[in-house]
Amino acid sequence: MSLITNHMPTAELQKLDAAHHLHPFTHGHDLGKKGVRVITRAKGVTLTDSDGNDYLDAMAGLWCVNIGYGREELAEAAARQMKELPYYNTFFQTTHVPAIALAERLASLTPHDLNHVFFASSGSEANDTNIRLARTYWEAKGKASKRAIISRKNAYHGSSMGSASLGGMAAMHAQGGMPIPDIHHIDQPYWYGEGGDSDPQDFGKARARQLEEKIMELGADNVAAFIGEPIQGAGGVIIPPDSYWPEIQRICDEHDILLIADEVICGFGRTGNWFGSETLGIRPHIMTVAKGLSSGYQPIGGSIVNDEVADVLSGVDFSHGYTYSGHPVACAVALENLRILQEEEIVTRAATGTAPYLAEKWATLAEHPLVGEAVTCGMLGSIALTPHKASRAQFAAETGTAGLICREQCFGNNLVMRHVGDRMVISPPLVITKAEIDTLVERAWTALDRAHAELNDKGLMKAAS
Ligand code: PXG
Repeated sequence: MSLITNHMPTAELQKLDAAHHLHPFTHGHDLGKKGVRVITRAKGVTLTDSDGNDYLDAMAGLWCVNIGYGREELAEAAARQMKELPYYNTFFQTTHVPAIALAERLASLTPHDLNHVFFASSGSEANDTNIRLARTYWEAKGKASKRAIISRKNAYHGSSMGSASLGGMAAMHAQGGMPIPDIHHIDQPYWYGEGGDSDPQDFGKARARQLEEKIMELGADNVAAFIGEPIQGAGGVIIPPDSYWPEIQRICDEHDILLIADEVICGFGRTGNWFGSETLGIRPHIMTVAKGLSSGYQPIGGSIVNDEVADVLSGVDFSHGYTYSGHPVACAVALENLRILQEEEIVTRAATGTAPYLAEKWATLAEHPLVGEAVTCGMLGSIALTPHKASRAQFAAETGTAGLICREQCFGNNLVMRHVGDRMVISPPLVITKAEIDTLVERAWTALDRAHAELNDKGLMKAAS
């Protein structure tokens, strides 16, 4: 058995990876031929690969490293906890201090009466929990017919059978028999892409009213919950018109439907407040958290429910739980992450200093000939690529062709920026400095120039008819 280390040549590592490692959301044979990128270390907002190249990580990993890479305090918290109590479960009427402390901290950080946490190890697990939790809640209230959950097309809620069914990703539903029964999808509040000539606020309201229409169609007695990301992340950083969420809230309240805010991306400072629900004015009964909870240093997530939901649920034996629900090392690392975010005022400083600066700089990308719109909310941003700015046209080529070209040009220019179809998205660590934002936007502009040239060369700057 050979020892595989950081010091191996990249080609060797790539060969081994292609031989034995199946990657998420990847065409394995294509990647095997091309050779995978091997990331070896990271510090602050910078990643280093096995050839020694540095990249500005404008995605904070996968929307999660809010605190930035390389915080030793988190490594020390993990080591301390591993020495003291590396594992114990929270089943069978037991608990441990890290789970108690983290649940208490989350109760105090979240708004309103969201005071009770059911732990998971990921956003997918937490959203699976939410399906069972919402239905069990209504069963306990004697309304077992309330089972349906309404979500949106192009939503992302995870990759397990339950959470991917909640999600509205057509490509995911096309594989493996999804969605599971009793999950319904309405249209998304994506004015730029789907609003045509309508007024954005009217459009936002109309898209929200689809929820009411769907409830009427199914019967309110059959609907358990609505789930939505305050701002759709993996769907392309789609910031809804201001009219959208207040209308969704009204509809959920009037029809006695639980409102689940999926805060997996929007939570922990991403949108300028601790939670996206605060930024967008949502009062959820249940919140899904993960990612920024530990800044990705440990896998942990959870469902945070309000007093009333917890009270009803506490009246039954909820037959649900994971081996790693409230894992002590993950909880200890999350606690240390939250301590630093609070004590160093990272959320506040991003909201008042660097996020407004990002908004100003990012907006300049809208002047690029390839860009139809450039938007931000806190430390989330996106741009729409277009062959024709004035009409907000889509490309004639298959959706994602231009986005992929742009993403590769970003990598080639030492910038990690993800593409979602033909939108480019960013979600940098909250600790990014103004100088690093300058670098990010300069590199993005150069990558856009190169992508534009490549699209022209390939004859792809054509609008869909
Ligand atoms: N909800 C939301 C809103 C998410 O963004 C999940 C749930 C699922 O979390 P886990 O921890 O199970 O992955 C997510 C995850 C992408 C990408 O390419 C986005 C996510 C995950 C992987 C890739 O944008 N979001």
